[in-house]
Amino acid sequence: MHCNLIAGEWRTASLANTNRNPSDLDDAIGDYASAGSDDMRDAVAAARAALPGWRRTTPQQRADILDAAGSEILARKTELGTLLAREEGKTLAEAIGEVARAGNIFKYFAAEALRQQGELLDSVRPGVEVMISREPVGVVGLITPWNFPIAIPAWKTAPALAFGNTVVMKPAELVPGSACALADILHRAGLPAGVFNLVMGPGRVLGPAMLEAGIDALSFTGSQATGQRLATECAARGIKVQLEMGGKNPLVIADDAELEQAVECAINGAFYSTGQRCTASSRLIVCAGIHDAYLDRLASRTAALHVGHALAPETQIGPVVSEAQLSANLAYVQSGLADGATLLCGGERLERAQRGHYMSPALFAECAPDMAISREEIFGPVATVLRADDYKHALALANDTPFGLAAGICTRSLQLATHFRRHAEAGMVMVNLPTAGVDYHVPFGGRKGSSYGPREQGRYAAEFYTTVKTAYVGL
Ligand code: UN1
Repeated sequence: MHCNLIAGEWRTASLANTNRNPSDLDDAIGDYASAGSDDMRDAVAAARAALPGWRRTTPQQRADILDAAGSEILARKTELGTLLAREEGKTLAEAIGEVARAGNIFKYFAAEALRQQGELLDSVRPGVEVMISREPVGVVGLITPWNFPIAIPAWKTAPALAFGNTVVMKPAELVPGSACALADILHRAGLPAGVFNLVMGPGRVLGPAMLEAGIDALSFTGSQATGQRLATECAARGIKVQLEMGGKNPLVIADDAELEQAVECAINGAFYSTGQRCTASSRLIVCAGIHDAYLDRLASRTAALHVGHALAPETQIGPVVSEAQLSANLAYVQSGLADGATLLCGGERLERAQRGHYMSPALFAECAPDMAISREEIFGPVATVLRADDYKHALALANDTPFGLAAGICTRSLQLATHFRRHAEAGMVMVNLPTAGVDYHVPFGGRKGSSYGPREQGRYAAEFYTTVKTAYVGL
């Protein structure tokens, strides 16, 4: 059984979960410890005990450990990518890309540990100077989702450690393998006992236990419902909180878009990674002049996508992560049909040689903006197309959503691209690119119902993982 890492020791738990491959349910990846609230309490206590020592380490010591972890992840990207593809179901190429991203994130934050930020100012009073410095926020709890089993743990853990915090991480139950591999790498890279703790198991038990045990800050990526519950609880307990939740990201196709490029943006953005990205281009808003030609081409490309085993080289779309997610996706397909949207292709459960959670990518046309499939995050390979009269109408539709993570436009016009960049109500804007697929050295996050609290990633990560101290010194 793969164990929890608590206080520098691998601890077994009385319960275990068997991790199965969504491409092939007969492939059991391993048994992973399932912790209870006692283990969580121990992990938070261990992180608390390790904090004074870790925050006093030099930036060089922290940089060396993070850099070593990053190098090992990069060197093992094929092996770790294969594990990731087996447990999550994205294609091997996508999984290896994700692992490389995780390795690069550690290397980026290794250097960020050395780039310290501070200011020295004269006071408004005579004979006084003011120093502004950043200190670690303390014990940080990380709750991570299943759709990026190593990149999201990396982009929370690396800045947390770089800035001198200690960590308790609770990964999604569907993807414990990548989390265990990451914990093992960090442990062997030389992290002192208790600086990084891994506690695997059910969120409904371990989430509340983590907050009760007394963490200083929580970074969460997951569903809106869980995020909002956690935020309320964090506010009551005075815990600093950062939430990344859902998206229903619009991709506007303007009349002057380059057709093939705009089709590829939608195929990639809506369906790659089986649509299981909070940045997915799930709402395609197509202007009237290009609408019919665009949909013709998009529907034939969608229908031709090869759905199969994540490790098979010809696969473009892997399985859905779980039976529960597949059923939820299919229920949305039914809801779209019941609401009168036109299903151009896909939306069906597929049989393959192996028993797995396969589904054909679904493309809905003539969707009304108030249909559930146009408003709610589905988190699967289901894209809705809304017809817009013109660019102005398209922009209004794009912003007519409770979410605000990413928004994209395909156009050849600098004027439209600029207007959209300035007026899209989203944290991230993409021009002639899919809405999904982000860099690791720049801020990540959204507006409205998508995010809460400071941005993640790049140097903006310091906003969450540090706290500012203002010191007045009489001369
Ligand atoms: C990406 O689009 O490259 O859960 C990253 C998610 C996001 C990450 C998206 N937090 O899908």
